[in-house]
Amino acid sequence: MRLSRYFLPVLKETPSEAQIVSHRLMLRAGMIKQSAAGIYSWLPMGFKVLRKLEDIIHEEQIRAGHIPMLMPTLQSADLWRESGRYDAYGEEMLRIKDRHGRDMLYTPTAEELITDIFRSNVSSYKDLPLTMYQIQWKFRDEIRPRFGVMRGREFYMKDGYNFDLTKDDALHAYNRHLVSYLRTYERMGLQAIPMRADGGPIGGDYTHEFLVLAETGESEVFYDSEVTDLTFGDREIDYDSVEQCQGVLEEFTSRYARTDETHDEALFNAIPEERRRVARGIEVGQIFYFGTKYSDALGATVQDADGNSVAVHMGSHGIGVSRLIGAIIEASHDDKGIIWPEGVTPFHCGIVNLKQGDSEADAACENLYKALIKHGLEPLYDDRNERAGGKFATMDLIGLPWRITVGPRGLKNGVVELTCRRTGESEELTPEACIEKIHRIYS
Ligand code: 5CA
Repeated sequence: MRLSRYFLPVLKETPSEAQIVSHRLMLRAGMIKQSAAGIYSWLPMGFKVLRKLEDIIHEEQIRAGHIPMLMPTLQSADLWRESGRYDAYGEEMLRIKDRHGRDMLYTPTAEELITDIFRSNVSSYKDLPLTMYQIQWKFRDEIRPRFGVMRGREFYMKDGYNFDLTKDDALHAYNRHLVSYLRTYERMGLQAIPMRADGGPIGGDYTHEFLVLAETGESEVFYDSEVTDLTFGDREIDYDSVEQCQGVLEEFTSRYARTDETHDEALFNAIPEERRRVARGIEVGQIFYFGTKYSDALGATVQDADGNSVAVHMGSHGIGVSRLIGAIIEASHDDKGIIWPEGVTPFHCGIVNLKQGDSEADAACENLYKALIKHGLEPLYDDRNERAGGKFATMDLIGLPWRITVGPRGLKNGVVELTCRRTGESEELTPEACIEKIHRIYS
């Protein structure tokens, strides 16, 4: 993409309404624009990052054997009356009437709808296990939408639902989700710690939230410092293996890590003092096992091997996709701007032409730009007629992990400069070596 042809409305001023750094930077970097309280338009660069997160989530869910689908944002109230949640959900649910006076709602979550799809189509244990998921907009009429995409009213969520014959099978699905979420967050450059949580309006005895530690996080968290030493890494896992998935759950959840909702002072104090941590965190996901709560209410049953009709065991599993962008920025920025982890960056690298209009510099940039595209990479070429200082400031603000600087002086010696956004370190390389290096980083 050539910056002169792109839509990147960066702001020079710091927007006064933004209280936390991720919100400020998303506005300043031209990623989002508020359209109403807690509701945002996703401008091209914000949208690009959203798509990258979606891609990672789809890859990891499909790897775990979960099936993508899509349900509507608007639902009829009937199913929610059947489950009892139409009244129970309260003011957070946005209720709408259609032209016939029928009660509709903008979905805050989709347990009812997916259970209805299930009960209409599945009647035998032979069709289990089954896990389907979607990535879809949700609406919750939060009393205090704030911090930009972090606590929106309209927000993007991955929500998955498992249907199993037995509790053990459903707990295996729970563990599969835990593993796939650990992988997902790590690929986004985040450490998200599973913490024992509370079921809230979704319900459920088994539930973990995934928290990214950040001073601006809304949740108070208590944990054993050993949990931050754990990484999933690139280990291969057989998602069909009950033992392997259970092993990962035990490894990642056996140490104390809880949100304030489930915090137990006595258990916490049993941890050696030097390992006790009290901090703040951003909740970027939650997994639930809630047994037959919805299948009982909605009559989602199957015939088991003996011909008995039994309610299916279910769970639901969410990732806050739009919130994650805020969380990533909270975890990865400096005073100049965003620093994108390579796994989610909107463009792989930036090209800064120090002397736009200089035929040699222009030609070198064009060559680099085309060669990078040929290698399957997406560069953002700043080809505007701007001062070098302004171009650097924009690149630093939007946070691409690598910047190639091209100017007449370097070109005389046959080199361009490659700069790492995170460390600020630069090296001079021939254009060919530079392309080679960036290609290697992303493959
Ligand atoms: N049905 C379940 C799982 S699919 C569910 O709705 N879970 S949830 O309520 O925990 O939401 C899933 C994730 O969505 C949360 O972990 C959080 O990261 C994100 N989320 C929830 N509310 C908001 C909000 N107002 N703004 C942005 N993200 C949100």
